[in-house]
Amino acid sequence: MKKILSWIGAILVIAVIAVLAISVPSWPKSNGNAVDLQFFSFHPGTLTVSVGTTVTFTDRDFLVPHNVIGTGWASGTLMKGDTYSYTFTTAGTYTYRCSHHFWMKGKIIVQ
Ligand SMILES: [Cu+2]
Repeated sequence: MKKILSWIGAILVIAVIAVLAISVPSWPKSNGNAVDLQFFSFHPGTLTVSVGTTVTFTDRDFLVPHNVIGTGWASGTLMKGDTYSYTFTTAGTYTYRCSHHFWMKGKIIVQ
């Protein structure tokens, strides 16, 4: 069973690398309050904003469902072109993840 799981893990890693390799990294540079969900990761992975900033998360992966799950805040399932916005009103460090892809994690630093 362990061997099967490690093979599945290896295939998953190869699949992610293949997707990254054949994709052209074309996401726009962060404008300061935007996070793109693309190539099975958050871009940028860490974003620093001021208190009161509304951060908009946009799914840019074709046919791939993602979501944004923080502590006490969460989007529903996002498909390509869907957005989710959340306003950070208190200083702190907020980690979040995508429940569809365990390796997708991000951080918003609010100061
Ligand atoms: Cu995801």
